[in-house]
Amino acid sequence: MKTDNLPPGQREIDALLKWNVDHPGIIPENPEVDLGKWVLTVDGEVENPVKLSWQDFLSLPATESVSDFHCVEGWSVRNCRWYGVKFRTLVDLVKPKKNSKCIFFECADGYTTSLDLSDLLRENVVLAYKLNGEWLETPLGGPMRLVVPDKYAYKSAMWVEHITFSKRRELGYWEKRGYSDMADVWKNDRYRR
Ligand SMILES: Nc1nc2c(c(=O)[nH]1)N[C@H]1C(S)=C(S)[C@@H](COP(=O)(O)O)O[C@H]1N2
Ligand SMILES: [Mo]
Repeated sequence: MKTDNLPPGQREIDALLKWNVDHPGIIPENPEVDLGKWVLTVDGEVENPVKLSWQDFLSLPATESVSDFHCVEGWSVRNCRWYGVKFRTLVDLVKPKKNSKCIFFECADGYTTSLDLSDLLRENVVLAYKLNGEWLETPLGGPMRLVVPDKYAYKSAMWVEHITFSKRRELGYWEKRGYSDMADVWKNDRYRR
């Protein structure tokens, strides 16, 4: 087992999905998502707000990004081969205004999280729709989820529907409930102090 460079306090497991045990979803079922009606809204403090259909989203340039996935409860999944749109690509499309610092994510299950723009501009941050060569299944966040490898996985929002660029920070679901807003896996930063 290649556990050499796991962040502090993490142990390797071999598949995603343990979140449902550690952090029960806020609705009992995975949300039903109809690709024909799917819309990604990106708005707030941007020059060019957009509403993208599934076809629009698939037509954006996409890349593969391999990363490890770390849940704050201590499990990690190595070498996830995500495929999707770099968050950077979306930023170039919507053109944030100078005062826009924090990005708020709203999901089909009612879940929310937020991140600083600077954290989302990292090369390994993707809006993923494939994992290990397969279309992302609903239980893993399909059709599209955020992946932020250097933060605990509660920042990696599944079933993303609405992305709002904002001047001010608004805390997300777990961040309001005692988890760290910084959520830096390399600093073992798990709980709000
Ligand atoms: N929309 C949404 N996104 C979410 C969650 C959630 O409950 N709803 N849980 C988070 C947590 S705590 C984890 S560990 C990961 C789990 O991702 P996985 O199902 O691919 O393992 O999703 C994160 N994103
Ligand atoms: Mo988690």
